[in-house]
Amino acid sequence: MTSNLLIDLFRQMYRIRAVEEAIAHHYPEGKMRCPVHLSIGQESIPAVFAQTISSDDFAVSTHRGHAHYLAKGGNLNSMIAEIYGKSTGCAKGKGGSMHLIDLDVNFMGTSAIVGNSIPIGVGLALSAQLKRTNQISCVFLGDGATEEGVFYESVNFAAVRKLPVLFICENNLYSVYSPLSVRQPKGRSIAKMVEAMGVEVAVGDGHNIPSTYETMQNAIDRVRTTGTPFFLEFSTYRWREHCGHGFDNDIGYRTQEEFLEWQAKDPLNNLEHQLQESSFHVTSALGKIKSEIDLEVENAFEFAENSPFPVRAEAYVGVYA
Ligand SMILES: Cc1ncc(C[n+]2csc(CCOP(=O)(O)OP(=O)(O)O)c2C)c(N)n1
Ligand SMILES: [Mg+2]
Repeated sequence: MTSNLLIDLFRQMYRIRAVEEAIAHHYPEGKMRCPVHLSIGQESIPAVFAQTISSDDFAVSTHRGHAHYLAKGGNLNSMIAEIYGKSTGCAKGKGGSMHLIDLDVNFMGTSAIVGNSIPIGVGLALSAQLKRTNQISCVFLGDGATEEGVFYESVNFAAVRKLPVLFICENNLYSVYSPLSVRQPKGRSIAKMVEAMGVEVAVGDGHNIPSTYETMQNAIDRVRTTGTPFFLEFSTYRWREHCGHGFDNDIGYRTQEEFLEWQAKDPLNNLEHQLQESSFHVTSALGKIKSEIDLEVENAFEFAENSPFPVRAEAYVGVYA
């Protein structure tokens, strides 16, 4: 990988992390009145996605969707304003953190209902196929969403109709506080199960940036050239509590040791060290990137704070009406 590409990936990851760290920092102020599901620790997958996807392609995501929205090019000010419930938010302040959308960049929505956005993503792929647009549709989902019936219906439909869908499963081992070991039979591979449904699959270590990049790029190329679905499963780990700004390693569903083991693999930190070792010039470039992003994030929070709340008359008006 060229050092320019690695720097771009660093920029993407740092930006996503900085936004979510700022959310965590401001959350206790009580001004963000919606639940937040942070994906700190999981940034490498959306960062790679940002560098490999085309702006015309569609994407949908889940309750843990900030990173995917940003990676697809979603407007940062509108996302923070949405979390603050302001009228300048991407869903006019009516949806909050779990209802992100930016039609300007074909980020078509996120949902609080686990599995709910999967058939929407498949439907978008059907529309692209019918209109022969050569777009692909990317569906972000968690490991828990593969336990929803609608996941199987959607994968089956995509396989039968040969739809250009890229499923990107971020397997962070948990659904809320339940590890995979109490939810699925021992030894099952989610990707193998999907493969058995007639869909091409690949599995990757979400902490290995070069291989994640290659795997993602290859899958996107395959979907675009064949027009058929592809399922990616990346291992990753969420650092913060399932829902909220804090940490929850003390409540008994996972150990501090396990958390520290995964945290040591931090793709952002590791990439930064790798780049810093390469040259003094790169080190100063990273410093500049960080301060630019820090300022951008600060401005987004200021924008959200200074924006008005929606007026009562807009309560029943559609977001895109
Ligand atoms: C249909 C449905 N069932 C249960 C829930 C409660 N719930 C919210 S998030 C979540 C966990 C989903 O786990 P996963 O898909 O692995 O995503 P992660 O939170 O790990 O990113 C659950 C069960 C819900 N929102 N919707
Ligand atoms: Mg999960």
